[in-house]
Amino acid sequence: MDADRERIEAAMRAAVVTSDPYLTEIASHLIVAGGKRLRPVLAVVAGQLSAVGATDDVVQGGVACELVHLGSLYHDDVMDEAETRRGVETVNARWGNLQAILAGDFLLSRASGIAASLGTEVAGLLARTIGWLCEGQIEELRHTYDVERPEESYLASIHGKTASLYGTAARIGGIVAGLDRDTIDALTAYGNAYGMVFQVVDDVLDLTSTAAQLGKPAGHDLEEGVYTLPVLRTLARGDAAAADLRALLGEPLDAERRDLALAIVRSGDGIASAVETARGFVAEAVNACDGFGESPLVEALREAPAALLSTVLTDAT
Ligand code: GRG
Repeated sequence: MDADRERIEAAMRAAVVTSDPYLTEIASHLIVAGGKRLRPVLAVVAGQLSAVGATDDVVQGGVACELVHLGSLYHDDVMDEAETRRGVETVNARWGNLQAILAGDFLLSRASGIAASLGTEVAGLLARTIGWLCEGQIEELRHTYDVERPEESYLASIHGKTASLYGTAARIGGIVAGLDRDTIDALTAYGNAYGMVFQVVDDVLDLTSTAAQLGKPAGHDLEEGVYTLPVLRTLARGDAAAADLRALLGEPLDAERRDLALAIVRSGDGIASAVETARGFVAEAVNACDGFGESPLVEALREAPAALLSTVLTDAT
């Protein structure tokens, strides 16, 4: 995998080079800053399940997905007025909102060009996935500061904004490597379920971590009016704690009220209940591996979602 990671890195950097050094620098900013490259890794693993392995086209398919991810981060940081990401200044903080929007568009353009070079099925799928990201984000926006946000809204939003791109990365890897349709569908189900675990874990960490671990104060989502699964589960209890939380939420919070809201969510069973839901997605991902045969690679695929969830497990969960 180390050699494949190097291929991914080289392909990522090459994908954003233009004749304009200014645009190249802006478009490269978050690539140089790091990132886990989970989407290309998933595409490469899908390719490795095939007879042809992780060809250059499989790597390119994963890179197209990672460029969509990056483009969405550029735009997300503008919307959130975020100042740091991956331990460096955001593009909007360093160059300005207009540059960040345009460079984000440019990343989507390069992703689309790569996808088109891999065939119409891949191009169509990536285009639909960009739409799913926007739908997921709009669903979140529609319910900001909404204490009545239905749980279905949360699940649909994280499916669109996060899980769908993992599903698509795995699917594109499978398509480009020429795997059979059943395996391609199982890879898609695996990626989607893994992505759901990823986002629930990310949302739990926002509530349970320390500011030092997060690099920003805990409870950022609460402050921004984004009520995630543990919060919705706490509100749904209908007990005194739910009433206290409801009285605090529904509007922007100062640091003191945010910490009060955090304490209520942490002391109830909303977090454990959200972790339980994530366990269901872990099981979905593991079940999706049933037709992949037995190998160390498939074993690693089976173990990855539970390993992700273990980062938020405590004695209470
Ligand atoms: C322009 C494609 C496009 C979309 C517009 C802004 C937006 C709609 C969607 C963004 C949604 C969003 C920010 C989803 C969360 C993405 C996510 C899971 C981020 C964390 O990913 P990691 O941990 O990050 O893989 P690294 O830094 O490792 O890449």
